Amino acid sequence: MKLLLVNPNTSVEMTTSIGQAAERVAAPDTMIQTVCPSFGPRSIEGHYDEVVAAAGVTEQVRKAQTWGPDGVIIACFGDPGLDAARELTDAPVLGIAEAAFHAASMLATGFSVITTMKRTCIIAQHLVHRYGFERHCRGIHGTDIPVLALEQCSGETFETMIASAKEALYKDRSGAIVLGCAGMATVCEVMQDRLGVPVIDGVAAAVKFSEGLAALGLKTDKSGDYAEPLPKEYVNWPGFEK
Ligand code: 2AL
Repeated sequence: MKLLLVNPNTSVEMTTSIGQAAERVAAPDTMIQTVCPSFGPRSIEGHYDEVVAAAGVTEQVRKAQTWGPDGVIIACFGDPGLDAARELTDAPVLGIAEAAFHAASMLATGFSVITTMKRTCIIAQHLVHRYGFERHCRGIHGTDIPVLALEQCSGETFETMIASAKEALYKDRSGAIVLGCAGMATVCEVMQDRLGVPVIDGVAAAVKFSEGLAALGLKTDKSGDYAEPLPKEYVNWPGFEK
């Protein structure tokens, strides 16, 4: 089984650590190719960053069609470019927010999201609505930790996340924590040990869901809006013509 793991931001450090987090949970026969776009923001912390990063995701998904992954994972909590990526391949494409919400909803009646900058909370909120998890998600909490502070998560940053998660569990009356950034994957296990409730990293969840979908032989629907993009000219956008 071959999975393409796309980190939509261009931080090489974060791409490496996300890849390692994925490898830790992958089955022995799963090969994971972890990549990031050749252009775009080093971290994704707002709507503008997301739009540019989404184009980078499509670049990498198109590039991977030469070897044909059995599954594709978009490893940024805003799931940038998810629908576009589904047009580009028939392999299942999973976003980490989508995967984490599904996993959390199976483990607790309510979950809270702990994320990075407060301004990104609305992005997670939109995804909760988009995926229909309003009944399960009891709160989204911004910590104002910059994404790049997670490249080398300091003790202070970790304690900020723990404090935010504890407050969320209490105030939201929730029973699970969803990590709202791919850069948090490295601290998932230690957080779970400290908090005593399920802590869900969407990268790990997406790897296991992708393996499951691929093993079931399931593919993305190509009969409607997820069909290949229509062939046309793209002006000043190298390599994007179909
Ligand atoms: C993210 C993420 O997962 N990667 C990134 O650059 N930004 N998400 C977030 N909420 O900040």
